[in-house]
Amino acid sequence: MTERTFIAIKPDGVKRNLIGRIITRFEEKGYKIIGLKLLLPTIEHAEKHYAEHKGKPFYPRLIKYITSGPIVAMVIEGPNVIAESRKMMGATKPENADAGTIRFEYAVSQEFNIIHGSDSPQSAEREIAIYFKEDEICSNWTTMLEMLMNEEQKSL
Ligand code: D4T
Repeated sequence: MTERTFIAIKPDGVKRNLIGRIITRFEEKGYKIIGLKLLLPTIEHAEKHYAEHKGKPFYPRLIKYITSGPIVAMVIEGPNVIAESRKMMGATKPENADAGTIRFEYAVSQEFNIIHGSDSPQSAEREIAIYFKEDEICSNWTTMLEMLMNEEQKSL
């Protein structure tokens, strides 16, 4: 099923010049990037994004970290992209992340873990709305992969 997810390259990913490498993984997989921007999250963005963690011991540092520098916010579309992109990211704690995942390759701690991705359709919808206005999302175009898949389906 075609879904949309919210992906963010967190401040540590941006500061370490990993933007291109991370975006490349999603492009190479064949997903469609339909929203993309660099922004400095405000406290309001951060508090809305991490509302479920309010009151937890790590919450104040989490808010400080996510507002400490620019993030790259993306809306990515594709079949099962919510679960698949979580697999591409790897476990929250890099030491539990499978080899080959983004966090295994680049993250150094649970706190500085490079990337965020929505964990459910409800979170995706909620998080996309925090960072994007509807007219900032461009989905009305066709990727090469979609073209090839359409051709393939026609020829079967
Ligand atoms: P995000 O939401 O940032 O993509 O991460 P996850 O979905 O993989 O993990 P999460 O919601 O459980 O945690 C959100 C964020 O808080 C940081 N964190 C988490 C932390 O610093 N200490 C902790 O003990 C936990 C549980 C890391 C990610």
